[in-house]
Amino acid sequence: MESLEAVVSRALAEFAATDDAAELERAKARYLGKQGELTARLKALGSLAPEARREAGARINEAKDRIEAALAARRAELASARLEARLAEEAIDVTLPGRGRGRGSIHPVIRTWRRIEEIFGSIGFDVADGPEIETDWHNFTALNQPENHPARSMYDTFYVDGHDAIGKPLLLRTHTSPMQVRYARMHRPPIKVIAPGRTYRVDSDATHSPMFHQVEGLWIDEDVSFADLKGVYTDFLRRFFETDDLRVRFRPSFFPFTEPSAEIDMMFSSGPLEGRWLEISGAGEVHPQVVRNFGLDPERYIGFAFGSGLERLTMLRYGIGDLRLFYDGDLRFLRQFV
Ligand code: 2NL
Repeated sequence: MESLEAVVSRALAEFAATDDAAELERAKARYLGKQGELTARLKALGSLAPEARREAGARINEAKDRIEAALAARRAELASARLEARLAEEAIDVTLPGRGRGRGSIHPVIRTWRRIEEIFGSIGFDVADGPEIETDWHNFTALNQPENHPARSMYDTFYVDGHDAIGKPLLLRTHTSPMQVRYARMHRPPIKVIAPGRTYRVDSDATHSPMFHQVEGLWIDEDVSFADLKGVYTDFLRRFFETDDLRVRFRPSFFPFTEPSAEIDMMFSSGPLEGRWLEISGAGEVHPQVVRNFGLDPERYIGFAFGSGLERLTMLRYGIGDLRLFYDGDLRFLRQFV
């Protein structure tokens, strides 16, 4: 029969040969398990005489101890190798720079909004802010829009559920003028205010969005003339576009809320847009009926108002060709304004 010494050597060699924990446990079972070689030898002791049994048993147990010690040592080695491997694999390089958090930026239209507040603020205009859901009276009637004006139709204006105190339907404001009406009725002249904000019209194509931004301006006092409008608006454009290299012209037009009324065009005298008249705003002297609706006597008070699109001003200032870029939320576009 194979010597105990040879069995022990074989076991130790097998333990050393494997670096797989499951395989190590199977090797252990071949020696120390229920069907293991040493277990078999211990079972066979029964057939020996007492003296020989004691002596052989002691030797087998000693062999078993050596195998168990080798097993424990190998288990520890494999466990520590596994730990080392995991540590290496999951290592965190604490010296790497952080990924950071993407820095947000101000939307270009809102930048324009803020610049306009700053420019008009510097020449004494207050800023008014108010409801986007308006009454028919503030949005249309006060502004001298006749009852049958197409702007009042369901095709041009978003009406919402709900009614005002006199049973008229509520609507999403189609311009920010109703805020100026509110402001004018709450203050005494001189009234000098701009109303920037979101406005809504039933219109959606390449050059129209159902939601867009507007800034309206209003200056009412005893002697605010069309010449004041020309001066204030021209100065605004020069400061907004940061150049004196532009021309401004006023073309006769019509709005129900102003008389006389004008379209304001501008032309850059240099740069990529040089030489083309660009429509930039509507304006005029506030209609006497509108002054009356402010709660003021039109024989005494007079002034100008204008309304300009913030998207349009922004597109001209930054050279943006497509209105839809403002609303798509495409970061490749927006990141340019960080
Ligand atoms: C346009 C037209 C305009 C006004 C807006 C206004 C406001 C009050 C009284 C009188 Cl409270 N007028 N706003 C006046 C003329 C033109 O805008 O098409 N803008 C893009």
